[in-house]
Amino acid sequence: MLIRRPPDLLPSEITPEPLARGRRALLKGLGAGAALAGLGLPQISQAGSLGTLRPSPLSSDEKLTPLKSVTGYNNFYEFGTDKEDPARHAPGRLKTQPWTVTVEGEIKRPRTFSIDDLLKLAPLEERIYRMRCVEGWSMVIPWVGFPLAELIRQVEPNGQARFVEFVTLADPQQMPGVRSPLLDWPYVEGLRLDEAQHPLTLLAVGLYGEVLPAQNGAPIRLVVPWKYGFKSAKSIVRIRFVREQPRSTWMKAGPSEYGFYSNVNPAVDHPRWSQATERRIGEFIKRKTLPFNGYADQVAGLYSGMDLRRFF
Ligand SMILES: Nc1nc2c(c(=O)[nH]1)N[C@H]1C(S)=C(S)[C@@H](COP(=O)(O)O)O[C@H]1N2
Ligand SMILES: [Mo]
Repeated sequence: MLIRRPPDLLPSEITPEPLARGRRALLKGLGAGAALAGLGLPQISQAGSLGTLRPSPLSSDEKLTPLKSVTGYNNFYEFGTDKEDPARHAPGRLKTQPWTVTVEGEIKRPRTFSIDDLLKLAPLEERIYRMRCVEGWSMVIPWVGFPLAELIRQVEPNGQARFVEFVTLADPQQMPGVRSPLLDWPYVEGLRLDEAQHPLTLLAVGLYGEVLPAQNGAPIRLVVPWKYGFKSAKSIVRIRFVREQPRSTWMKAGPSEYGFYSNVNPAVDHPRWSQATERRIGEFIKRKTLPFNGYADQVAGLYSGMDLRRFF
């Protein structure tokens, strides 16, 4: 992000819609496992335990970005800075089981969850979300996950909790990028508690009806569709409820370029490029970027009274 200009995809890199939407009847044990094995993608625990998917009224009805782009054009700096690096280096290297997520801080019930524990918190849903990277490209991705609010309810924040910090895996054995001081590892992101509790905010464990591929942040990642992509932290190992606003990795890397809020905002340019338009992967003509990435109806109220130029 910091060191790359907004990229352009060649038409030859775009593949036609590869998967029928019906394929998300999914994640039923061996079915998903076998399909993933065929793609050379890793699996989390027993793929079968993910259960049946519910569709969601919060889903977008826009055309899905092809699976090949969703899983082949990524930002996951722990595996390198090129868009192709995560798909090249994460599968097979990132060990996603066993995996635990430690939830701690200003809560009444601190606890370390296995992935299976997390999957018991709420039924999985499919959420088709528009996602927009700060670099100026966007995708429409059918995530599989459950609201972060369900986890928050379970651990019961106390009166002191105002922010939530997400800490992701930083293992130089598995992640070649972590061996260089490119970012201040581990990658950390944060949300205000009310943003974290918003019904759009997801903990995702899959996409396109199948277990999350390593390059997309297996086995569990955040998805916050009204914010720039970097807020959606991948491969989370720790969730901390805190009093003070966390300092995220990108804030540390470039405080004048990346603020804490990072709401998609066409009116606030990145210091080095405009944020007024975006390129939907697979399309040629740029689109206008919408305030809050098109989710203003649902989320603008979280920021009423705030100067979003100052709190960028
Ligand atoms: N741990 C970690 N999470 C991360 C990143 C990263 O480098 N490391 N990149 C972010 C950025 S900049 C974007 S745009 C999204 C990309 O998610 P995707 O590759 O699944 O589309 O992941 C975000 N989460
Ligand atoms: Mo991004």
